[in-house]
Amino acid sequence: MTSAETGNTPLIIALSKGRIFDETAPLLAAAGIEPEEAPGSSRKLIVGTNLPDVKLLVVRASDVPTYVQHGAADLGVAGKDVLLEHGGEGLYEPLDLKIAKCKLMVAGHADPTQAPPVEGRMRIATKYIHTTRRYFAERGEQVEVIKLYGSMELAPLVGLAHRIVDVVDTGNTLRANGLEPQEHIMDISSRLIVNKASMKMKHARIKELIRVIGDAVAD
Ligand code: PRT
Ligand code: MG
Repeated sequence: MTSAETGNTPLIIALSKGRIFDETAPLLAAAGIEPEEAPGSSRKLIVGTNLPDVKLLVVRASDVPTYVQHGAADLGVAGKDVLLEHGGEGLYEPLDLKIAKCKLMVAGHADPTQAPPVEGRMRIATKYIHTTRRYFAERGEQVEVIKLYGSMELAPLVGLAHRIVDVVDTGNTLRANGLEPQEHIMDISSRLIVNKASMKMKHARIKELIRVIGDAVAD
């Protein structure tokens, strides 16, 4: 460790509240990092920890890679679904944290007689437009991709799209809307990401954090 890299090198970690924070907290605890409060329990967007030099930024799940890419945070925790859409520029992805697991799926009407007829190209509604385009292109299927920001399940019900691409955990949300998972695109889990410049400038500190968190990851 160089003199510029002592224990008080500040470290900023970006993550989202909800399932990612809840499942990251035990991994942070293993690294001796205890947030002063749970993100979401107040309106604070910068949350201190028991370590004076470690702070958490509470951001939207899909914004985590952007904060880390631009160095506003040194580290972050983001779903592979979000990372694939972001593209990963300026980021290292050293650890699969094996948390917030789900599957990226193509889903459609469970009862095919309810499905709108496909005239011309099939329309797919999703917030994962890049991953969706790539998936269908690799299969040689011409589809029209419609960008949505949430509640994808509604799109096939009102004829906006024939099918959707979304992450699925229990499948309850699909079922509650008369949809079913139809094609498995990939398994998803959350990853630790690191800003490339931070990895150089704060190398000893971040390397040690990766080691300790890596040891704490469940097999
Ligand atoms: O909520 P916001 O719009 O801010 O962003 P977000 O929805 O992306 O954030 P968040 O916290 O909900 O998800 C963060 C990450 O958790 C995602 O990027 C995924 O990598 C991962 N993850 C794991 C999930 C789920 N499981 C999941 N079930 N993300 C979303 N869901 C949704 C799913 O799409 C469905 O609408 O939760 C709903 C319930 O799922 P079922 O299948 O159990 O009914
Ligand atoms: Mg959500």
